[in-house]
Amino acid sequence: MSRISLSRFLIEEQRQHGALPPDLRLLIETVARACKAIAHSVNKGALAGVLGEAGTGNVQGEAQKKLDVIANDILLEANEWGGNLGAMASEEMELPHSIPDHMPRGRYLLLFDPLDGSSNIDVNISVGTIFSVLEAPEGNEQPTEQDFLQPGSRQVAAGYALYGPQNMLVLTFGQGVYGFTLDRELGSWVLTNTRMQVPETTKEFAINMSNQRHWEAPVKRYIGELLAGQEGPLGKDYNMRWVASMVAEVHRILVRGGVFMYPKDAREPSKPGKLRLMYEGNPMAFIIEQAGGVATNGHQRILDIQPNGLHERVAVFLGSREEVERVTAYHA
Ligand code: AHM
Ligand code: MG
Repeated sequence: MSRISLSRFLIEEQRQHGALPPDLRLLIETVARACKAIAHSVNKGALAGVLGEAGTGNVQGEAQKKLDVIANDILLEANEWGGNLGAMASEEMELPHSIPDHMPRGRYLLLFDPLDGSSNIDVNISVGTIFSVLEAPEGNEQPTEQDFLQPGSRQVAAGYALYGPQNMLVLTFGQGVYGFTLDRELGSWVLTNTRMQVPETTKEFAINMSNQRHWEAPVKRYIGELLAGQEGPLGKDYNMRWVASMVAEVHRILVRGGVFMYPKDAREPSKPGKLRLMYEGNPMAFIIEQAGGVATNGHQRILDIQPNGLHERVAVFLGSREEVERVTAYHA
């Protein structure tokens, strides 16, 4: 069987559909290369001395792990000289990172969560990188924070890398969802999952149950029904998984269905949720929709939300259509 590398896949997509402009293709290749370097560091772990705390905090006031900082630096460095970007924004940085004046600039904006699920890194559980690509508004030489504040429906590409038992890269640029597995010997991403589809129905859900008492009534009602199983109004038994790495959770849903939830929490009434709209909600919603699933904040499509800030939070309900539609309807 002939193997299709990421490069070949992207070139063929460009030829066949014309939906992938050459500069976007090169940008995706650069991000994929950076993810390979991050995978290498993550996989080395203690052997490279990369585990543990960095001793710094990020803009959200969260303690950074060494690998949060390493992954962020790898993505910045790899993408800075590629020539396809106007600026980058990261969950780990307060302000957008401009492309230095002496380097060529391009028309795209790249946003990323360099190491999602990093609380898992020291215990050797899957983590990942999430990214989103927007187009910079025309005629703006030096993109500003305002230029990033576009609804997720304007994304031209999104993806994640999952550093798990296998390193995988999952991508969409609005023509379906494709998965690649890293061949470590060859150092090449190889196409292994074509046209990934989220099954419409499921018996599996993912939520951090320890927060139950802080949820809003519609979420309490929905989870109560799932827990009631066969004897409850939904008439079937459900199973629960919680990895605490959104990337691993979304990947599981893409492969075998399910519903992932991170709802609003009464402990922080001023925040709509824990996860970040621009680095987590939007890219994952784009991928899930492209795979036939649904992604809402309980009230509306995540991709329709007009962001007001780079680090804005969002409640997330995503995955199999039937379940996400049900929990969203309970919010009405
Ligand atoms: P991070 O980007 O700081 O790693 O936080 C996001 C992660 C998600 O991957 C995961 O779904 C969630 O936080 C887990 O939260 P909790 O620790 O509350 O279960
Ligand atoms: Mg994250």
